[in-house]
This record gives sequence, structure tokens and C-alpha cells, in this order.
Amino acid sequence: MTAYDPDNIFAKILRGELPSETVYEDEKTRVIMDIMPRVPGHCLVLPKAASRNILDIDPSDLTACVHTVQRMAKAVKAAFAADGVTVQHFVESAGGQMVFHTHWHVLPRHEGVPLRP
Ligand code: DGP
Repeated sequence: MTAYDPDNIFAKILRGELPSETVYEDEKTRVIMDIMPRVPGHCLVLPKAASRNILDIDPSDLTACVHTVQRMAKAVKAAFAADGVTVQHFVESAGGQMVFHTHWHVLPRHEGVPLRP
């Protein structure tokens, strides 16, 4: 697998070198709003530690991310009065990944409302 690039956009956000709208943070994870939301409330769960995706993330960071994904799924479902939630994780460019710092998309969903492209 390609090496982790410490100058990827999310690494810069986590270091405070680029701005972001942070909506949740704990010891191991941070949640920011997606800059190109596919629905209102579209947020991204990031581990604070460096990894590219689920293939190389440390197991304790993965556990922390899963807990934060669950927390955010409940939060966006309640906050946006959603009918459901979509959780997405893209792995490498062939899998749709564009930013190579591990992240999960959490999107509140309403019946019959498609995601914006
Ligand atoms: P992907 O790697 O395919 O899971 O998509 C990356 C997502 O990150 C995409 O939905 C857009 C979002 N994104 C890209 N650049 C920035 C940024 O600078 N700030 C924030 N908050 N989100 C970004």
C-alpha cells in the first residue's frame, strides 16, 4: 500500500493548519462537517492518528472510530429528524477514496431523498 502522506488535507486539518467545522472531538477521534455535503448534516469521522484507511488503521483507533460513528449516526438521525443513516468508507482510489486519511462519512437520510452527486 502507498505510504501515508502527512500533508493530506485531513492531516492538515487535524494539526490546525487548515480550518474545519468540528462538531465532536474526543481523545482519539474528531468529527468535521464535509465541505461538499451530499445531504445537510453530512459529517466525517476521523481518527486523530495517522492511517490511510481501514486496511492500515491501528485496531484501537478503529474501535474508537466505530464508537464515534455510532454516536454520530444517532446524533444526525435525531438532529435532522432522519428516517435512516448512510455510513460510507471508501478504500483507495479504486474504491472511491479521494482523501488518504482514514474517515467515515455519516449522512442523515430521508425516505425518497437521493444523495446529491
Ligand atoms: P472520500 O475520500 O472519497 O471519502 O471523500 C473525501 C471527502 O472529504 C469528500 O466528501 C469531500 C471532503 N473534503 C475534501 N476536502 C475537504 C476539506 O478541506 N474540508 C472538509 N471538511 N471536507 C473536505
